[in-house]
Amino acid sequence: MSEKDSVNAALVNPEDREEYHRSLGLTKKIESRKIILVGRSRCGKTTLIRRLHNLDMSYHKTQSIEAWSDAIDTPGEYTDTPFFSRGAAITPAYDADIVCFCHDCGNDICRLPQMFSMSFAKPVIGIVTKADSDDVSTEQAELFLHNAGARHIVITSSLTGRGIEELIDLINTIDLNDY
Ligand SMILES: Nc1nc2c(ncn2[C@@H]2O[C@H](COP(=O)(O)OP(=O)(O)OP(=O)(O)O)[C@@H](O)[C@H]2O)c(=O)[nH]1
Ligand SMILES: [Mg+2]
Repeated sequence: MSEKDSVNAALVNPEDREEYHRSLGLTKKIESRKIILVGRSRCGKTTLIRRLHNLDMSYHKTQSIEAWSDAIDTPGEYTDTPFFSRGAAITPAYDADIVCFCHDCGNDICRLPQMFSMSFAKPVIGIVTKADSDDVSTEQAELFLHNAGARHIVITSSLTGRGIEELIDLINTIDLNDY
């Protein structure tokens, strides 16, 4: 197994790691804004939302659009399959203030179209997920998100809590008219 494969293997199923279930004790929360998370299946959208709400870290596959008071979660299949399903992510975004494109840094395949941000009249944040350690390269994920039109990029890990408070700060302060 190459070094990269072993780093990527560690990203696959963290549910049996004790640290994964430890509370991050977040004190910040999203204030009076709603985000929508869009990205490939298993990139970590639902886990991130559960982290943002200090919920338990059990696995929840997203079967259809799920609305929270401050977030809209979409099934990754809306991003994974072309054309119509990507349109399915655009419609619920009307109820959101900010669009978050997500991409996990162990994943070499991007399904976000170039400048997909142009489909939304909203600011678009790029969220790199699963950046659990400094060994993980985030450059490719950042490039994918940048090419999809994300103007601000945050590197996160729902496992360690990396970047999550920074993400909340960005969501709470981003200029909603700047897109
Ligand atoms: N190592 C690591 N694994 C993570 C992280 N976030 C999520 N995962 C794992 O990735 C898998 C998929 O996470 P989900 O949050 O369900 O992914 P999703 O994007 O909501 O997937 P869909 O609902 O299919 O669209 C689960 O096994 C999670 O435990 C993270 O920050 N680090
Ligand atoms: Mg999900």
